[in-house]
Amino acid sequence: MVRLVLVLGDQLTPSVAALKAADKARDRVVMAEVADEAGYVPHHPKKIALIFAAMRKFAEALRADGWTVDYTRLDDMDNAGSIPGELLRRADQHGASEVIATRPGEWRLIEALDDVPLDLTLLEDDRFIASHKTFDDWAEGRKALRMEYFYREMRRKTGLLMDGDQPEGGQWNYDHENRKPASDDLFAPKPLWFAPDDTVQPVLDLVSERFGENFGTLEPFGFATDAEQAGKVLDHFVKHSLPSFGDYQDAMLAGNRFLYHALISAYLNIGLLDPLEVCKRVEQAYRDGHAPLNAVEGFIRQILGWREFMRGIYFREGPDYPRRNQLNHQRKLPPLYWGAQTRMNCLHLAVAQTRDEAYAHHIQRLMITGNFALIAGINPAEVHDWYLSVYLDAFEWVEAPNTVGMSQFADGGIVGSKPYVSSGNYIDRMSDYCGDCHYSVKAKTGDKACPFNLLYWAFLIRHRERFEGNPRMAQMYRTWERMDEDHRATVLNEAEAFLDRMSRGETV
Ligand code: FAD
Ligand code: DLZ
Ligand code: SF4
Repeated sequence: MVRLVLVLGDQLTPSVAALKAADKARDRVVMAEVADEAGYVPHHPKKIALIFAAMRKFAEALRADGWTVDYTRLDDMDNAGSIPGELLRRADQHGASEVIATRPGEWRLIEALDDVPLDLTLLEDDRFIASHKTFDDWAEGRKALRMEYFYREMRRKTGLLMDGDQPEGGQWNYDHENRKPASDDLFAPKPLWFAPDDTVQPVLDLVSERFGENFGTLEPFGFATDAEQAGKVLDHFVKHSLPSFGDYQDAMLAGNRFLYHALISAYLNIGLLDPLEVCKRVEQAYRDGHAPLNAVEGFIRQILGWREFMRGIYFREGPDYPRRNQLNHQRKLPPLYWGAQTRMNCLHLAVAQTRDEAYAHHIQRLMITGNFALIAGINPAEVHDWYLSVYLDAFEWVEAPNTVGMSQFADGGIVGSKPYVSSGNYIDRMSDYCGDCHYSVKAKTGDKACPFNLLYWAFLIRHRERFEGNPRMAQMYRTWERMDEDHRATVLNEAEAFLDRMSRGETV
């Protein structure tokens, strides 16, 4: 009897588990653009357009390869509106009762599929370098899970950047050579851009009509929407940006939104690029003498280390992970995150870039929008919903550990050993944002005091009991103790007053 083979919008890989297990001659592939997936958070219009366009192209490629594909467009009259609904409709249409699916990357959808009254086979998504078993075997019995040790294990397992049983160059990590600030005369290559074709343009029209009110600018739209184009983005990165990737990985410039970043996370996450192949390609650039070790090691660590580690944590921790709130932060996410006016230039620039590009690089996410939300005590569930909505690459298995864990410390220290918080000083050192700001990064108190300077200390004092004993944070508390008592009281009062103004809806 015919079986249905479910392919989701982030499973666009010809060798994805469900397709590997299916029979081209007798089974029917089911793909569907549905309101539920497009609406569980208010996704950035560029993200919806990327997924629908890439889904349509993938379905065509499958048909050309001999598969029978039942594809439902969002505006089809009989669209059931959800993935389970579409499976039931197609099962009814074809008299099918069996479904083969690759495990979705989000607990919400895994649970929804479990409830579908069909005979469902859920296969592990093996488009990752570490299987669940590899991660769990490594994690088992450890007191704390630290990415650096997992990463070393993965280097040994894959042989990437290894010299026998030793790390290439003698060290596992070359970050001490990275993290240089950038100056605004820095030349950085322009991202590769693809003009909308006959598949992309109708999708843009549909998304504009149906999701035009969502936060985010739809056009211009120049993303890759198939594996061939995504491969060209990778080639472009390796050729032009990789050699400087390490040096300027953490830098931020108002006039350059992409610097030397790869811009490939969304393509990896929806299946247009394969993580191991990307790492091998980048390693080859080092072996060929095209890129230095600090850049190549730093880049491979992001994919082989962080990306795989985050996935391991998400599935190991279970469905409640995204709603954790260990620091009990309850303040509402202020409207400035959705584009309302703010006098803080760093936040203004990071949010405007997010609105225009559906992209911000790691340090903008971690040390501008994430840092502010954390030191302002914003409810991490609201922060999580924001990150899941606004970025092109946002899928819960990777977004939640980054936001709830790394950025908001709401998991109590599973992803990171200390919270990523900083005063304005760090932002000033790594960016050119502060020069054009209403506030003064040098001012510690007073009307012009940089809010990061106030909130940083207020955060540390609010959570003193939890963090004071952390050896990596002891120095911060010693610095606080050395400050004059009146000054300390002023800092805390002004921080409180700032947060009150923000919560009352005043422009801050
Ligand atoms: P590059 O800087 O060029 O890095 C290369 C690749 O490494 C990326 O494409 C990505 O696949 C991988 N990578 C780098 N850092 C991480 C990381 N911390 N976790 C996982 N993979 C990583 N990444 C997502 O893919 N989806 C998300 O929803 C997401 N949400 C984030 C939320 C917060 C609060 C933070 C701090 C980070 C988040 N990240 C997320 C990680 C990181 O910011 C993005 O992967 C990166 O900015 C993507 O841009 P790029 O392709 O130019 O990356
Ligand atoms: C993100 C997304 C969107 C916007 N739309 C669809 C869709 O219409 N159909 C679909 O199959 N998948 C979509 N996706 C991706 C899913 O939300 C994703 O598969 C789950 O969140 C699991 O990662
Ligand atoms: Fe941001 Fe403070 Fe710098 Fe202004 S002065 S850009 S608020 S860090």
